[in-house]
Amino acid sequence: MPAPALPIVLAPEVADALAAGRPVVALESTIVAHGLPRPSNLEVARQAEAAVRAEGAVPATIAVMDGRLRVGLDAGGLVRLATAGGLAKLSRADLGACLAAGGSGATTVAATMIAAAAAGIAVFATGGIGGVHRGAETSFDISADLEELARTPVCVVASGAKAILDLPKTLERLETLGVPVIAVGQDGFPAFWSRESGLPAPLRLDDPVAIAAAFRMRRALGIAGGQLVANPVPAAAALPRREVEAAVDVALAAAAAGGIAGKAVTPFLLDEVRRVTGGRSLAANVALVLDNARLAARIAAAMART
Ligand code: PSU
Ligand code: MN
Repeated sequence: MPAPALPIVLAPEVADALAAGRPVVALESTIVAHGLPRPSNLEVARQAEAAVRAEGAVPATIAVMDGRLRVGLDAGGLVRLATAGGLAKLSRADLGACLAAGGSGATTVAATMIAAAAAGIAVFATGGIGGVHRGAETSFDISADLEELARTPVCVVASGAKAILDLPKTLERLETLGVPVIAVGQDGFPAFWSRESGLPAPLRLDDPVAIAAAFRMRRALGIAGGQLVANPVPAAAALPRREVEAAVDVALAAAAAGGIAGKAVTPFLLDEVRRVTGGRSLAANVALVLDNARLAARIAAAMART
């Protein structure tokens, strides 16, 4: 049976920019549909696109809509993403079945990387990647985002991995998978809502041009996969690590008591942390997403110039 043509649809602006070699930044949709509460989610989706534009690049928010892999959404698409309840959360495992059935869903970091690579987009901004969950030694809960970084050639700009995770194990796993983890502007690996995790980052590059060059050299070597660019949350919105740890402990206890498992774990924990911090984790999350969008645009511009 021959493979069907991929039902991928690039927004005209995205297709034009790619054809002309102008910078494009992919943005994910799970953070909009599942990671942030309403109405902040729609605001953040719009602001992230505006932040990319302000740096001279074209944003391409990625999602599956009615059996089509959409790369670049119009205003109505963003509203649907942010307000349609019950959208699926699609990772590598789910994309094929959802598209074949004509379904709709938001794409995780892993699925967004797959779509970006298929469209020819090399740079992608998000909040924080998924990783090794705490207790993974018994639950085996490790995000598919990590394997994707080892396979798919996209430069992912994030504020590290979400601090609800086991960050030392996440870094170990990334090392095993051969994924470059590059801190920006500091030596330490950032911890999503906090600037420091207490762990050193394996690599540090402060200049978008150097980050773009490292990515291209990896490709020249024929090494599969992307790289994780770890950009710390802006200082003004950062939360102290001790406060985050206390909130994560409360959230983990609630998840265990509620028997939360599988895809529901990450959205549940993010929401609990928001509640426990009185919304301050949300402000930090918004600030870091927008800053990552700006940095991604600068990296995309550096790639477009070389
Ligand atoms: N970044 C955020 N909020 C989020 C996510 C990232 O600031 O909600 C999403 C991403 O889509 C990531 C997913 O891929 O959480 C990880 O989910 P899981 O742990 O189930 O793999
Ligand atoms: Mn999981």
